Amino acid sequence: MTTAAGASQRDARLAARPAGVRGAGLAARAAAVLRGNDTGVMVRAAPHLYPHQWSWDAAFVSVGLAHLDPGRACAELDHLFRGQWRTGMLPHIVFDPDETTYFPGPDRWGCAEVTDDAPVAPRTSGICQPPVQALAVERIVTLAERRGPGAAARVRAWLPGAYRRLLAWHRYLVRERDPLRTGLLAIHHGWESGMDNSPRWDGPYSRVAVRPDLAPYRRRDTRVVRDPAQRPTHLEYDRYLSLVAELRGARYDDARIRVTTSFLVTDVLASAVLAAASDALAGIARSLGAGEVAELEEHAERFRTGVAGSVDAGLGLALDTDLRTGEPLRAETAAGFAPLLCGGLGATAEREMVALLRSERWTGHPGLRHAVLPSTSPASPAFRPRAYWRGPSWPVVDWLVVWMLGRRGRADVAGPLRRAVLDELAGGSFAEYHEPFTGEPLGSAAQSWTAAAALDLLLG
Ligand code: 2M8
Repeated sequence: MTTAAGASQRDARLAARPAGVRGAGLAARAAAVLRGNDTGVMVRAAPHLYPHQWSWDAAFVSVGLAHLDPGRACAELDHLFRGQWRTGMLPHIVFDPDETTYFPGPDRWGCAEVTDDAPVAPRTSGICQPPVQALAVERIVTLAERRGPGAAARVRAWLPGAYRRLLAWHRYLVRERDPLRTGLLAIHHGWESGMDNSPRWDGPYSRVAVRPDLAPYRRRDTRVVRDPAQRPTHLEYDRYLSLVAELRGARYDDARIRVTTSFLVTDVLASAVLAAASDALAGIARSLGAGEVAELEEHAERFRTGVAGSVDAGLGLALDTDLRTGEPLRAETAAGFAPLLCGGLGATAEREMVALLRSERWTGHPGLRHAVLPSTSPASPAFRPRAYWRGPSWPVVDWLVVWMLGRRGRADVAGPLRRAVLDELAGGSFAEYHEPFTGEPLGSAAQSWTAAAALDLLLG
């Protein structure tokens, strides 16, 4: 656990980093958010709205932690790995047993009750999220090496165990979520995309029937975020919970779910993350002398190709597909820039996508407070500036784009976006998301992944 003395030493170190005077203050406040959300064994995704450990949040958070204490970053991922299923799946939530204020909690998922694949403890949800973890580990190694030989040695000693976990996780995704080797991952619930109520999923969700036998429930999220317009609607929640009941009814068996579920779509963003994460994992395998380098490189190539092949010529964005109808899902969302995360477009196509990113439909929209990427294009009829994943800008998404562009040597595109996100974050509330025209912070305050984004963007 973080001691007060250790914390203030770290704050002094942060203040000494070359982030500028304003940046040093922001970094110290971001560090305080991560410390404040730390239960001692894991960092809550947010103090009130999300009081458990979420899978992709944990990966982002671990990068933020690596700027403060690489050992704590590794411990954060170890906590997530404790929830790993026998299939290799990293579940989207690892529940804190002492916390009862989030819905749906572990009883509603009932995973270990219906399948031996789920751990009995810790209790988890029965779905997953985009596989950012290997990318986080790659970054933790870099940050530890930068810190000095002691930190680097500790992370290197931890790395082989983490690698086996990540390999099982990637193999699960490749085996169960793309059995036909299309290079695109399928998801079974909008929550698996991490962009819960994005317009990406409006069509598929409209075909999810609310179960007549849906057990009654009381939402908790709307008690924390008092403006209901910022959160998904009750009908959306009825559908989310109907899908949970469906998945539970299928005993979380992927083969069965592929046949029976009423929501089955490809996810271009998760697929792009898997491509980039496979590159990262192949690099880790190489550094460890592990035998799976060629397999991981093949995964990276397969998913890079799948994502690049999803670009719609008319919209200029990569599109998901509804696997129940075979139709592409023609939503203009930030996920459409997925190829910029993993590469795979030819030079001309990439130039066109960057031009679209900078255009008035996106970061160049004249109404934007900051030139960041809103979750949905402000020029799209589906755009809602305050409604969760339907329009607000999410610092964590912009950070992911900046980070991945940087990994691919596209500092020219990443640089201006990085500066715009830091301007958006300057208020220091570390909000979950922002109204993109006014910059107003919305959703949860002190959201862990936003604090991690600030740290990495400032100190990167
Ligand atoms: C949001 O999702 C959860 C359900 O998983 C919720 O709304 O209750 C999403 O933003 C998701 O991407 C994120 O991982 C999670 C925790 O920050 O919150």
